[in-house]
Amino acid sequence: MPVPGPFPKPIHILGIGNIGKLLAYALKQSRPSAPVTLLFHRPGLRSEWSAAGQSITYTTPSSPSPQKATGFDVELVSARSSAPHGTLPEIDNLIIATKTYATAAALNLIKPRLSRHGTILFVQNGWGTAASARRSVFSGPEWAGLKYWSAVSTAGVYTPSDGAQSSPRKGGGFSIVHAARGTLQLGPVHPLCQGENEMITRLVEADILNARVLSHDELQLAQLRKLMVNAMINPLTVVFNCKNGDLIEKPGRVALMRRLFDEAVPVLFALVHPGETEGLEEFATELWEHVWRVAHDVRENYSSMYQDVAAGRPTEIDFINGVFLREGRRRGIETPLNAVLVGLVKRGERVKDEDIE
Ligand code: KPL
Repeated sequence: MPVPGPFPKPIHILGIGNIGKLLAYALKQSRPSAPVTLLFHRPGLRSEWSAAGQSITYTTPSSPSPQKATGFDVELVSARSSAPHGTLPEIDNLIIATKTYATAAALNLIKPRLSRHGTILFVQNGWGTAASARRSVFSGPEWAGLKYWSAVSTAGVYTPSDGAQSSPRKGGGFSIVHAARGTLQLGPVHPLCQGENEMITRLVEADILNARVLSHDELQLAQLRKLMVNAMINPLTVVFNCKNGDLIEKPGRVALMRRLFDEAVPVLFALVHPGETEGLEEFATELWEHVWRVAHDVRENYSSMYQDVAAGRPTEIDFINGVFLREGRRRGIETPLNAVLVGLVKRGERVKDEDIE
């Protein structure tokens, strides 16, 4: 891919959670002079940003001395924002890193400023978000030139508590712990969106993201594999109230994870290979190894769902295990254990190890 020219257009980031902060930090660290704009969706973030010294602080478990990135532009995009859209520059490069359930509202807010030929990159958990945004927010013919990319991140990132590094902090803050390096796989949502792209090039250049570009088909497979990872780890960390790594150390929890997996895998297979009946066993073996490997890699992290519950936010359970319930129902595949888990997470119920032995 060619190196972009000396005056790259700003990359705007909407959704300044852990992944949003990681991307912002990585972009600035890799090219300090290239513009990155943080889009704040609530006015309170401005004072939090000032309190943080207008910088993002980054640590990893192996080098705990904090690094800082500065030089960001910030803009308020809340519905009550005072600046009329016409006075603000058009957005060509947009990263959406909001929670899955907030995507359509976030895009509607920013839509008047989006360039009709711009690129949106979705960096979120769950499945089908970009396609649904396209249907619900950008259905008009005037948006036919918009390019959609998605990213699958396996980085483990959390916001540290004020004192200790050992548990995630409730609420905001502009500090992150990059607990597991992971990878960032980027790909076009539609084969026609493939091709050179300045925003994607800058992300690939940013070393700490470990990013690479996939084809459209590879992206779809990566998204579904990540869906399985999230469905096996995130809700279990909530009901057992634990770190990711605490799931794979207890045989009872591993056995439960495996039962959830066995129930979900035929649904995933049907999504990846519609109409095929051969090959499910090999698919399941390879996928279970993948889930296990990622769980091991991100063992030092708190899952995003754990962090959502700790911060009193809604969870993404409907876009993760909920996908297996919906897609399973459409295909006559039953997923009762996943349904129980969805119910437990929604009701905020915890499970003790004795309950599953
Ligand atoms: O994506 C994640 C998440 O927490 O949502 C994993 C990979 C499980 C890292 O914690």
